[in-house]
Amino acid sequence: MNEKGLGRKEIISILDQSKSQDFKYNRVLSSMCTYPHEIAVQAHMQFIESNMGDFGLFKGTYNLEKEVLSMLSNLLHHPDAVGYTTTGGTESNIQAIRSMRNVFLQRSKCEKPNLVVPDSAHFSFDKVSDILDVELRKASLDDNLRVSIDSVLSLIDENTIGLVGIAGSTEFGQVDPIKKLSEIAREKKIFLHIDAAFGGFVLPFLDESCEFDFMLPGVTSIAIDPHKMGLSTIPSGVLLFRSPDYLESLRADTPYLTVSTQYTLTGTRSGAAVAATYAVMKFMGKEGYRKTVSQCMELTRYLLSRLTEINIHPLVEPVMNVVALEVPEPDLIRSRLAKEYNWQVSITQNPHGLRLVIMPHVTIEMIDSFVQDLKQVLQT
Ligand code: 0PR
Repeated sequence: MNEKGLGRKEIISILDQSKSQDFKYNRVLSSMCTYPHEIAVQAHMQFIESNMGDFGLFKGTYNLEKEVLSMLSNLLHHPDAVGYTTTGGTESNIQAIRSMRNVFLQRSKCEKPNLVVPDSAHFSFDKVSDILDVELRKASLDDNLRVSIDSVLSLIDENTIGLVGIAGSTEFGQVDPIKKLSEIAREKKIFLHIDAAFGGFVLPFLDESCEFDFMLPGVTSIAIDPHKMGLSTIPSGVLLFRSPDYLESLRADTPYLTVSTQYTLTGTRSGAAVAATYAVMKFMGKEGYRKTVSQCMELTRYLLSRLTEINIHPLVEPVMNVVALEVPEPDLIRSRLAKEYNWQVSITQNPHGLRLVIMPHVTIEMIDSFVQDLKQVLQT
């Protein structure tokens, strides 16, 4: 750090320069985030100093958090759910499994607890395994890239603390057979966490209904991220538990704060993102999200029809606005699209393909221009 501070003008000029090096979302087809809604940005700025780590000082923000949790509990069919706003899917997944492990260990002795997750689980579960010292058992996928129930059953033993189902997998946007997972969880008396970090703000708003939430009695916790399809600001995730016992297992005493206990992973946490999430959810209503999701799905179908013209097909029929394409040498195509046309796309591992996420910032013009550029890359 310099001894003397820089002038405002100089700093703004540096910031502008840095900002110009960032990608604008109009060339990004790889992200699960998008521009936050302007009302979310406004609320975020208004609550910029708010710290939910000491919410006795920020009672107004705390009430907004309660309202966010209530709106999402209702959306996910369990008005009595309890939880808190996290920094995103990773924190929600860590805390969900930590609670699962704590409650399991209160009930039974176990040397090496294990967790059964789909092979398509987000890499945050590898972090979960490392941090919590829980063995990760990865169940294989079926032809539709959803977890195979036979594989899940074959991995469960007396040290299994629970199962994970994904409602909108990162790579393929597929939804695991959560009703079946729920039945297994009930029968085996183990926990079932649903990772709906991406799909939570998509599935309830699709034309076709999909059972993935607390409606299924075996589901014990859900991760859902407002900073993805919820159009809120970063960092906003939400973790919800079916019953207070799970949240209670995460309790830490905080003797010198304005509140005497904390259930969260981080101490200091953003009240700005809470206010942003509240504002955008209230502003959009179900109708607003239904419209956004419907536009994304319409563009997804349009993209697929344009790709059929150049003989490119999806690896699996998309359920939501995540598309994995069968192309020769996906890594090469990805890097050529970036180098020659400035497009940011990503890839899927297994099966190997090109991955696109049709977020709300994607337009029909972007798709037309992308398909044209992909055609060029494939031809030369
Ligand atoms: N669960 C699922 C199903 C996810 O897709 C993700 C993130 C997470 C958990 C973890 O969420 P946080 O990143 O909020 O902790 N999925 C995207 C991914 O890792 C996130 C992302 C977003 C990546 C924007 C790139 C990007 O530009 O691919």
